[in-house]
Amino acid sequence: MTASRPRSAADPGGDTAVLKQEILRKLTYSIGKTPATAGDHDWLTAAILALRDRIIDTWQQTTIDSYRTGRKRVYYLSLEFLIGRSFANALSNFGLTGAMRGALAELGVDLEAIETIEPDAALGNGGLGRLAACYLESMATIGVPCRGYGIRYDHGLFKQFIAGGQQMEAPEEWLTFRNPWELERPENTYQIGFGGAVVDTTPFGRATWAPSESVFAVAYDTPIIGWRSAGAVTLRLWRARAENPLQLKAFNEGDHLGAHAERNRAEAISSVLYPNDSTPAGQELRLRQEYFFTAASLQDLVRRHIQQFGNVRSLPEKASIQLNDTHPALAVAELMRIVVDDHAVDWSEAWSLVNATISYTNHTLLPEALETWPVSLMERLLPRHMQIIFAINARFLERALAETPTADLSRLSLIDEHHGRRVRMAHLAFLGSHTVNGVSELHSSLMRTTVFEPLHRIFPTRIRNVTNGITPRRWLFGANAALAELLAETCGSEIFDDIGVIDRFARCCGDAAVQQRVAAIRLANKERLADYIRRETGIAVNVRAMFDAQIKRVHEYKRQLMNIIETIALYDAMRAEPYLDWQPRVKIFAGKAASNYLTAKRVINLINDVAAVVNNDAMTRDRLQVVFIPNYNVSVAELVIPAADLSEQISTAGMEASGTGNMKFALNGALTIGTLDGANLEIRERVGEDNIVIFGMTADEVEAARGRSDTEAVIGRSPYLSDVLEAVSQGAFSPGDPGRYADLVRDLRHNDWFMTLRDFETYRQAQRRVDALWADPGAWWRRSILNTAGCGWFSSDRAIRQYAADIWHMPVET
Ligand code: 26V
Repeated sequence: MTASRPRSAADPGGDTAVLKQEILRKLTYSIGKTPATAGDHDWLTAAILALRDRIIDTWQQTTIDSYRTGRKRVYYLSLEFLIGRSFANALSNFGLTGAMRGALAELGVDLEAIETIEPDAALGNGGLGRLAACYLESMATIGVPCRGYGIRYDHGLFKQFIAGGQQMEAPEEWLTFRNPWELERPENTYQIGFGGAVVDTTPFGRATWAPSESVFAVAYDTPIIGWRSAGAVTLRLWRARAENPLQLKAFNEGDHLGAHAERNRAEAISSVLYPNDSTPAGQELRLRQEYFFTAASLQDLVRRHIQQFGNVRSLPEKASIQLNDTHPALAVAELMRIVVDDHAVDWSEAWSLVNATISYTNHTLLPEALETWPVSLMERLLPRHMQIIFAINARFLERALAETPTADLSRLSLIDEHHGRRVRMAHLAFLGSHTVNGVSELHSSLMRTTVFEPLHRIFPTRIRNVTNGITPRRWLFGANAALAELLAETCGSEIFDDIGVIDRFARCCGDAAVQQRVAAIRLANKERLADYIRRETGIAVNVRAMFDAQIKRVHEYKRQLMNIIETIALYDAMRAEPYLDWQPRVKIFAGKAASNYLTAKRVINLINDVAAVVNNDAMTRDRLQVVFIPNYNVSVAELVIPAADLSEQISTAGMEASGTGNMKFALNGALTIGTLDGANLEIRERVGEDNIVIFGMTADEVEAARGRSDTEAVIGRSPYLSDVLEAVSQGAFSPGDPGRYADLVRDLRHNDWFMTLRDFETYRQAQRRVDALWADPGAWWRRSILNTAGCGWFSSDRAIRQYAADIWHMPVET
């Protein structure tokens, strides 16, 4: 379900009658149905195709303009784009929501009903992929010529359902009804090689690679429309196809499976998104995916550059290649190969060219999350690239030694020799880039002192910070139309084009009438979410209670476990002293665990088991409910965020690079309970420390505490904690399977790596401070308004302007 969007200056309504005719034409001639035989999916497709025609006009104009002006272009390489649904967003960006609603109504179709059957394009795991989607939309809005490159997975992130309290996974099928947004471009097909051998090689010189195997990469383009249809950028996703899809001889001899073997092997590359969020995917197929999309994208952009400008040497003036994490880090070696081997540029000049073109964004410092590939695998799959990497490394180490004879080469080297010779992809991306950035102030400074410290000494100006951002079009105007309308009234309707004026909302923070409007909007959003929860889980939640939400991938460092332990402590306290004036809460959880991440799956199980007990306890039911919403995705986030009163951002300090959910909640007026981690610090700076509830250890304190082994003493100091751990490990929430959580609790007692125990007591006390604020509505809504007013800076338009100015060196209008 989607709220109605404002029929304000942002959405003039427009040409209902024309649109109606266009929808009918699409239904008839593109889908081959009549209004009488059309189902909801047919209507949705017809409406999207009608809208798409208009988007294409803008899109082509944007492309023509950028060719004509010969402007520099951004190529955003990302293995993930977590787009979600597009119809409502594109309509709203185009200012056609009202006209579309009217046109469909005349055809007997309800816009809101068909919007919600559009499948989410879930080509990403979480924050990194959603960030890429927000950035494309901002580039389209601001007018940064850009092309996003990625993979057109047949299956996006797995679907999650809960059975017996446990996560189950099913394949995701977003293409079942085809994808009306995309345009297949068979004429843009490239050959991608693997394996084989290198011939005619000289050190730092040209060589010829003769691959033993190759697959085709076929382009599929999707236009991403900017706000007010200011411009459109292209998302180009690659699909893998076999060169010889059918071995006719084998087929005719009756070997029907063998006849398709090559096809299956090739097409596996673009078949599924890797869901691994717990261990970096070490499989060969993942390396193939990475090379496949990187190589196709580089061939495409170099070909285009030469077509337009004649010579590869001017590439850095006309192209910025942004690497979204290390997944496309092979671009460094592949671009060297193209320039040296195919274009006969000498090594040093090629290296300067590559370095001036590429930049890299790091999204995590967790050592176990940093990609490395075995040298042996690289040699087998990409022999020329491995040679190039060795050559880059040799030159670099020579220089490092000359400049600093005492340098520790083993930490600088592109090859990690300690774990069986592996290529460090973050080092490769760093060396090949002119600028490397972190995604929050804290994260960027930790980059300088931890993982990249040795490289930072040699390149002291290379690391920059660009704090992440979120698009206000989807996450405020789209998801919370009523609040957007109130903001337009109080800050001026220019807010739709200049989110900066949202700070004027602060003037209303003490205004009782505005506070009541904000409260009423929240209540309506909570009712909408409550309907969804009832449909999905059967639980009827109390909309008058505080909605306390933690929605994100399930990971130990994000500490959903600490949250549920605190929930149990609260439940016990309510039962012990039922006569006290407890503030009613609904604890909302949603998130997927990687299928092989057993600890995270146990935590999901525990949340559901606790929910089963708590929600059936007549003694506490009015004051405490626990809900786990299955199958978390972008669309679920769009429902939960505008309905949340409290946002849980409680990662172990130093471990969440930035977070972007934290920004979405605060912009929508939720208060944050959070640690001094990632962008939480910057949210505190902007909303003011009285308007956010901060607790817990700092990143430095976490670092210092890591060596200690005094968990029993920590537990001993909190009776709440010791009681909960005891109860959980004894099976109080899993009576049918009392040993279910014994290991989970035992591991926690043994090693509190994520400071779940050590931060517990300050977290619990912080929750009671939240209760005290909730008990005073005037104080609460004042803070809510100040959160919204303070968060305009987190717009992805601001982030993109920073990238353009500091990293891509491109002029943009302000
Ligand atoms: C991957 C893995 C794999 C191995 C073990 C643990 C682990 C933990 C996290 C990840 C994800 C790494 C990349 C990523 O998605 N980072 C997220 O990027 C967001 C956008 O910059 C940022 O807001 C999140 O804080 C960050 O976790």
